[in-house]
Amino acid sequence: MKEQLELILKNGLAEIQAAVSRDELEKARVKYLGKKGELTLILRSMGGLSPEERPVAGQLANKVREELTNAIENAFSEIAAKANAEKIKAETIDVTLPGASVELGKKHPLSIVLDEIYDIFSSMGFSIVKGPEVELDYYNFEALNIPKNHPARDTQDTFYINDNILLRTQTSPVQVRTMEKQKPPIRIIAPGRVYRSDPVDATHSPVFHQIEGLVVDKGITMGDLKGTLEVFAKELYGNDTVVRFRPHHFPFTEPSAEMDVMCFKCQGKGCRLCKGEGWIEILGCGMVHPEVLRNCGIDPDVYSGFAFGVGLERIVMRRFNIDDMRLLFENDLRFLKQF
Ligand code: 2NM
Repeated sequence: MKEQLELILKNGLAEIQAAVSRDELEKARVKYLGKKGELTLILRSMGGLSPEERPVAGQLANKVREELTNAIENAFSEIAAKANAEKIKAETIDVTLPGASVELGKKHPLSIVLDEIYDIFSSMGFSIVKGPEVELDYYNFEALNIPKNHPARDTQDTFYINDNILLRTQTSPVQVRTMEKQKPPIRIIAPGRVYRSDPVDATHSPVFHQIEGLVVDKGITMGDLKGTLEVFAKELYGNDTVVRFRPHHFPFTEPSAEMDVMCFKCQGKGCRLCKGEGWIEILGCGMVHPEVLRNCGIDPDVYSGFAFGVGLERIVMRRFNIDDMRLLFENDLRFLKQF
């Protein structure tokens, strides 16, 4: 029996040492220490020994079991430690590798010019005000001196949600809302999307962008209008820019005018860019109509103001030599990446 137990210990330790996986180790454990394992079987057969032999054999058998159990536990720990070390090694991050680069986007050409216009007017003390694109007929037309059946409703045909609610045709409703809420002095620009029921072509879109400006205070004159807008043109197109004002008509301003800049390509001689005119129209403007001030709760005998409206797309198209407005809205990356 002693030889048998020593053989079990020797073979068992050898097998445990040779095991490289948890499975192999588990097999060895069952083989020697399991219910039908070699050691278990021997312990069971000890009943046949003499009373003198039994304790000696029992002691030896216990020792063998203890050694095998310890060896298996150690081997399990070693395998687990080895697996863990391998896992950590595999997961190690090489911080010296170059990072995945994020492709930077670019500003849309409309945003490039709009941001420039923000800067110009901010430097003159204007703040930027925004308002709803879905408007009441009252703010878009009525308050601006354009009653129902006024001919201006034809040239500014838009999309109606119902009789009273429409998509704004200009950003002037933002000015009206501001005048209602805020006492003069007022110095704001109102940028944003506006809508007209126009078919799409190279120079028209049912959705486009306007920047309207408004100044209201005591003693504001046409001189303030001309000075402010001339500075705007020079900041936008360069200090040698020449402007002129032509009389015009808007229902919400009186007097009204359009501002042109002298064609920078032909210096006023007339060329293809300015269609032989020598001048290029930039914006509409005028002194806010006393009736509009009154509609907004501002006393026209105390206060006066000027206002103007610039179409963003036309300025952008001229700046970047874009001949089709649709390019600005198609979001074709081949086009947008050029700016
Ligand atoms: C333009 C031209 C002239 C304008 C008028 C107003 C308001 F609300 F104060 F009456 N806002 N914007 C205005 C004046 C807009 O766009 C071509």
